Amino acid sequence: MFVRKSYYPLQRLLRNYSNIGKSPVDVVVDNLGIATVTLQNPPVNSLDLQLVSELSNTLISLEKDKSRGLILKSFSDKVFSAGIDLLELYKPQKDRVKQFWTALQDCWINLYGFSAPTVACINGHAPAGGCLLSLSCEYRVMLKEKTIGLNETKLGLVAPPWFISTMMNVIGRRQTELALTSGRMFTTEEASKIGLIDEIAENSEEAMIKCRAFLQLFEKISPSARAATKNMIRKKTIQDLVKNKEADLNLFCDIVMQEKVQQGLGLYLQSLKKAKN
Ligand code: CO8
Repeated sequence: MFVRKSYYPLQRLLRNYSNIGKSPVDVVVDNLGIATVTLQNPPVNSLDLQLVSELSNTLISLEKDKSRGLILKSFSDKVFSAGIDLLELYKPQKDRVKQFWTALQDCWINLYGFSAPTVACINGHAPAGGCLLSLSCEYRVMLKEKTIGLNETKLGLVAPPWFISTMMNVIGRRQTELALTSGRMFTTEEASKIGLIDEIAENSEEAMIKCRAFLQLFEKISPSARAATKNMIRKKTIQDLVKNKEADLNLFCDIVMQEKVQQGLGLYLQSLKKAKN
């Protein structure tokens, strides 16, 4: 299918228009202080500037309110998140793409460093940025027959060091190297075998029960002792990005603006359309 040059900005506009007035992040806090954060950016919860910024702000507010735990899930049982919105990366305005990447860096810092326990209810496919969000939580429950992984190399992209560390801290260096160099997407069962996810659920109701059960493990643990321990374990990974934010941003912009990368993204976006048709 021939794709007109002006098609993608228009596609973003139309999507934004159809979601007008609706936040891409919904938050419900129960009487125990457990927050269920639902990503709701149809059709596939792609991580655009608005979603990433709102998720980041939500995490800051929940942190301030001393949330006792957080469950991250999708509005749909089909896709947890399709990762970064490729329309943010394809033929971007330099200022916008910079703003986007900075917002993503901040969002990851806020989620990875969230002091209360975090659990991802992976109730749908979780490629790339969707996998990153899941891996940033402390525990993962995933629906059967879905897929998860950091597939950046398949798009001709290079996952930045903080994506890599986030995976490495869960499944180790060897499995991360194998997974990332091949851009492998794992089925739920495969992901479970290598420890990329912790539990499998038949459906989203069961997944939510398992997520809550994980959070209940901390009911009798001092929140401050728990938070300090988590901080000690995660601090270095976070600091590595905090110290290198500017360099990471510049490297990202350089890579994404390359003609070859832009061509690859264009072809990939077309292939998504073809697969659909
Ligand atoms: N960005 C933008 N649009 C997307 C994306 C995306 N990531 N994924 C899907 N879409 C669009 C499709 O083009 C389609 O658009 P339209 O309705 O206008 O035709 C719509 O969403 C629905 O998509 P599908 O029909 O494919 O939906 P399915 O439910 O059949 O499949 C999947 C869902 C499995 C999630 C499938 O859409 C998919 O595989 N998407 C691509 C996922 C992907 O590869 N994401 C990678 C993003 S890159 C990233 O997150 C990290 C980049 C790091 C950069 C570092 C640089 C230095």
